[in-house]
Formats: sequence, structure tokens, C-alpha cells
Amino acid sequence: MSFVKLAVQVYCVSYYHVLNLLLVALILTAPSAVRPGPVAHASESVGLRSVPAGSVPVGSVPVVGRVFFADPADLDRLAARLDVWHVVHDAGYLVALLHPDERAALLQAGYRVEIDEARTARLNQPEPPLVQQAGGIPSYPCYRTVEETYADLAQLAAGHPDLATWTDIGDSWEKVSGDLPGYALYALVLTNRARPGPKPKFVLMGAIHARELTTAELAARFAEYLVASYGIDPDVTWLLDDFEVHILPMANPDGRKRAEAGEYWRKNTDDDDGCTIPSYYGTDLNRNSSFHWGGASTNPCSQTYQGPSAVSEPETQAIQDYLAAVFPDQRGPGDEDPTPDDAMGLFISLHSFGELVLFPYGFRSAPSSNDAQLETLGRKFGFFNGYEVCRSGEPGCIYTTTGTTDDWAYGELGVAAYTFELGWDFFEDCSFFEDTIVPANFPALLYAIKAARRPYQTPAGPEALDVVATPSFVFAGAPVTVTAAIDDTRYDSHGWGDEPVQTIADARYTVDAPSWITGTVSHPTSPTDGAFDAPVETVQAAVDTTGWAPGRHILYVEGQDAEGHRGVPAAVFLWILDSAIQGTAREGDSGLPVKGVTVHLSGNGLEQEQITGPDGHYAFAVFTGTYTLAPSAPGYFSTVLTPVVALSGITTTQDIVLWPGYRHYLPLVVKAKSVGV
Ligand code: 0X9
Ligand code: ZN
Repeated sequence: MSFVKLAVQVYCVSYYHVLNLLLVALILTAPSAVRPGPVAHASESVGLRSVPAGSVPVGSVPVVGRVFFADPADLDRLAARLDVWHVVHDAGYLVALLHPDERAALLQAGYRVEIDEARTARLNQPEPPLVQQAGGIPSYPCYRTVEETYADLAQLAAGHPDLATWTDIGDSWEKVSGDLPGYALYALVLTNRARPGPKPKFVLMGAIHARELTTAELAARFAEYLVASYGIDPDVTWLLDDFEVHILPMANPDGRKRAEAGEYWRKNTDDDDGCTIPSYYGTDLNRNSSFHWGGASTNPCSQTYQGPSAVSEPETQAIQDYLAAVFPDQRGPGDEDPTPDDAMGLFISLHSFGELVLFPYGFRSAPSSNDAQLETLGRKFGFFNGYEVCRSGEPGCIYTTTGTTDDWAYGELGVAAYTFELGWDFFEDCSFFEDTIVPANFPALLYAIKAARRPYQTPAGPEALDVVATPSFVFAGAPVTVTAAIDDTRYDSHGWGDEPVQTIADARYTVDAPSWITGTVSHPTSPTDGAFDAPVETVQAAVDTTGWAPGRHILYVEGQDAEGHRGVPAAVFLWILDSAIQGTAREGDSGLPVKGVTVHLSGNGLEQEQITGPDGHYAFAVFTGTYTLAPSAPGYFSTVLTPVVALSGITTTQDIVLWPGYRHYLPLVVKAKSVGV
């Protein structure tokens, strides 16, 4: 059922109730009544038409409207009452879902209100028929449901017990309070459990606002990407070795279930706080956290209802408890106490929409004591995802808010905390999600893991990029050259000021552990152009592999700028070989060598391929372990040979026998037929 259908139903059943409740909340009993916007004479324009308030038939269905505000304080008052979707500061309006009575009240109070025709049409459009949709939310197959997301991530953990755990971290409101089954809230923890901690931690949370569909899916996809890339991508590999990534994909599953049915549901589904209209139940979980709680709506039907008390909701309790268990408290109790520069931990709450990277504080306009550092890391994120980067409470950024999760994580624990407002819609088109939101945000999230060790320090330093080892497969003792780019320019606030950029002053590399792990030796590199004198430099070093153990090694490169800021490292694999597998590919019936056979070798993280010459011979340098050989050639049945065992210092001979496929016999058959056999 579409939102509008539901909404209309509600209006038919209890229109007077709604009217009374909302009008009373909006105009009469609100602590500060709405004030006139910047337009002297209230008017409502629909397209090019403009008609005076009072004579406007506001209709009986909700619309998406542009409401023009007078100043930031006016915006904050409106944002505390309306279901604000987005703010366009340059043009001086907010976009909100307006019920007829809200629209009437705004016009009555002198506001200029315009209908957003495009969004209103989308709100009212019937859902397209589903054509063979196997899974996902109706009409949005790219967004998995709560059940599908939970099943897939539980399965991911079950399939990779060494890398992932799927943990129940608390209950939804329906599970705690109702006759309904409700849901557990879960966290997926990703880290190489064979490596001991403690490790720096990054927490990514999705879908605290139910209708923001892209958020849970981005979090789930990122988790899946990390697991799939472990052992294949060097950066993902060391990040899961040396960090913990905690993913809370669905922070509000009860509400999410309502959104999955087509409603523009934002809050949880708590129904016992005084709201008597089922489609308006719920507490806004992003107004319910305990840091500076109070200041959002006290109307239990409002989309920004703060709840009867701080942390009144089980979801908020579960989230706060979880964050407090993951992150130590690194900050004093005062609002102005700075988090120490060397504090660890990073938290991102995913929301939609508006393409913003927001950082605390949101509860007031004045900056926090870590404002410049939070801004620097924010500008890194802005470089990757292209979003505007600003302090939530700063006038012109969004609007002030109390009880948000990110304010709590920073304010209470000192964790570097961010809100990403993804994309441009709640029910975002799948193509925009797949083609734009995912590719723009994965690099930002990868950087977030790297920055989680020193979020207040390393973002000011240069990034290491494009680390290459040449060659990348060698026998111990053979020389290897490592090269990398060191880049101090990758910041973008998209309109909120420039980040100072420094000259690169140094770069070093380490082997098999990043520089901060005790006992790790750092080796120097030198600039390829002879001098460290620019904000982007290419560096190189000769790596002495004498005595290195066979197997896969990781080289980490890390840069430093002229002000002494060290940046985050990047890494590359380097393989030390001690064994070989060789043999000859022969035809099964004739025993003749076969030329042009593609022999694929895989195992122990190694992937190599060779094509045989006229003698049918192949040879791979490998290290001790078991491998799989997959030879294939046109005209022959492909085959798989496994396990092929390689022992240290010994060359294993594994010949390949290939049997001709049907095409080989085809000319004979045709010939036989043509002579009438
Ligand atoms: O209003 C909100 O909770 C967030 N916007 S949304 O459209 N996703 O609902 C913005 C919160 C901004 N404030 C902080 N992040 N502190
Ligand atoms: Zn949100």
C-alpha cells in the first residue's frame, strides 16, 4: 500500500482528530509558535499560479512542499515541528511533507509555501507492477528487506567464522513491548580474529531512520565487499587484520518494516506515548539519545518526537550500550572538554538525503573543541564522496538537532562522529544507488577505517596511494623496488572552506605490520625526482628480501608532511617463493604435447596463469602449500587438478592430460555421414 493510500485512509477515519492534534501542536501549544517567513503576504504557489492564503483549497492529501524560512532560528523552529526532508539554504526554503492542516497553518501564519510538483507526484504515484522481482523491497529490488539483510549477513558470518561475527545487541520496541514479534538489533563485527587486539574500531550504522532505504543496503554491501576482498585486495586485507569494523545495518527494524510496505516511515513504532493516530506513532530515534536530550518535538505524533525521556527507546539504549562497549570514554564531562589528539575510534551514522557530510555539534551552532580536526576528516570524506561538509549546527549547514546519535558518540565518548546524508531521496532509484551512491561512498568508508586509529591526527597528513612492488613474486634475496605516491591534496568541503595543504617531507615503509605496531622497523624511501618539495611526491625504495620467509608479505607505505602530520598508510602484497610446480600438457589419445593451453594456478592467495608453448611445457614459481591447476584449451575438455602439493625447495612435476572435446571429432563425423556410413 502506498503512503498516500494509507494517509488518505487515516484522514478519512479521523480527520478531525488529526486536524485538532496537529493544529494544536503546531500553533497553539507549541512553546514558540511558528513565525512568519520572509514573505510579507502569505501565498501559495502551485507551478506558476500564485493565490492568496485563505482562499487556497488545501485539499485532503499530503503534498511535498517548499516552505520559505526567515532565518536560521526560524528554520530550527520549523524543523522541530515539520517532517523536514531537506533544506536548500541558498534559496531559503526547506522541503517537507505537509499534511493539509499543516499547510493551512503555515499559510495562516504567513509562510510562503510552494508545492514541489515532482516530489508530490512521486508521493502519489502508484507503485509500478512488479516484474519477476525475486527479492528486495517491492519496486526496489536493490534494497534487501530486514529479513533478507539479516539472513545474508548471518550467512556471511557463518561462512567466514575467522573474519566475521553476527551478534544480537538488543531489541526493537515491538520485541520489548508488544504482542508483535519485533526484531533483534544486530552488529556484524569484521576482523581477522587470528590477530590479537586491541585494535582501533570503526562503527557504521544504517537505517536509524526507517525510510532512508539506501543506508542499510550501503552498510550491508560494504560488509560484503570487505569480506570478499580479504586476501585479494592488500588494503582491505591489512585493514581487517589490524582494525575492527562494526556494522549495525538496521538500527530501527520495526520502522523499517513499515517503510518496506511503502510508507514514508521515519521513527520507530512506539505507540504508547500519547499519539492516537497509528500512522503517526513512534519516537524519532535520532532525537532520543541522552547527550543534550530535550529540545526536539514533544508532540508524540510529530516526525521528530524526542520520546518521553532521554534513551526511552530500546533501540537507542541498544545503540548507546553498544557504542559505549566498543569505544572507551576519551573525553571529559564538559561540553567544551576536547578529546585528546591521539584518541581512537570513528563512528558514522548513515542517513538520507541531501549529499552532506555532517559533524558535531548539532545541538548548538558554536563549534566543539575538536571542530578543526572533525572538519579536516570531514573534508577527506568530501573528497571521496563529493558531498558538502559542514558542522550540523552551523547556520546554513542543515538545522540544529538534539539527541542525535553522532552528538552522543562525540559528546559522551569523544569519538570522531559523522552523519552522511546519502543521495537525493528516501526511496532512491536503484540505478542511482548502484551507479552513484555505492561507488562514491565505498572509498570514503575505506578511508574511515584507516582514519579510525587517529581520527584527530592522520587526516591532516598525506595519504599514501598506488603502492606497487616490482616484481611482486620473488625468491628470497632477490631485489624488489617499492614505489608509491604521497599526496597531501585530497580534501574537498564543496563550498565550506579549504584545507591547508603542505609539502611532503618524508615517507617510510614497513613490512608485515603498520608502523604503530610495537617492534615494527621503519625503512626510509626517497623522492623519485630527488627532492621532497611538493604536496604530491612519488617515492621509492629498494627492498632487501634476504632471509624473508616464503609466503605472502605486506609492504606498508606511510607519508609525512612538512608540519609533521603523518598520514594513513596504503599497502601492497609481495610474495616470497621457495618452490615450483612444472609439467607438460599432452593430448590424451596421441600423447603429443599441446601448444596454447591456458594453465591457471590458484591457492594460498596466489593466482597465476601461463600459456604453453610448442613443447606443451609450463612452470610456476610458488611457495610451500597446496594448489589447484585448471588447464583449458580450445577443442579439449577442460579439467581441474587438485590438490597439487608444492614442498619447500623442491620442484613438483605435474603433467596434464587433455582429452579432445566433441569439436575434435566433428569433422570425422561429418565426413563419415557424407560418404554414407
Ligand atoms: O534530522 C535528522 O535527524 C537528520 N536528517 S534526516 O533527513 N536524515 O532526518 C540530520 C541530523 C543532523 N544533525 C546531526 N547529525 N547531529
Ligand atoms: Zn535520517
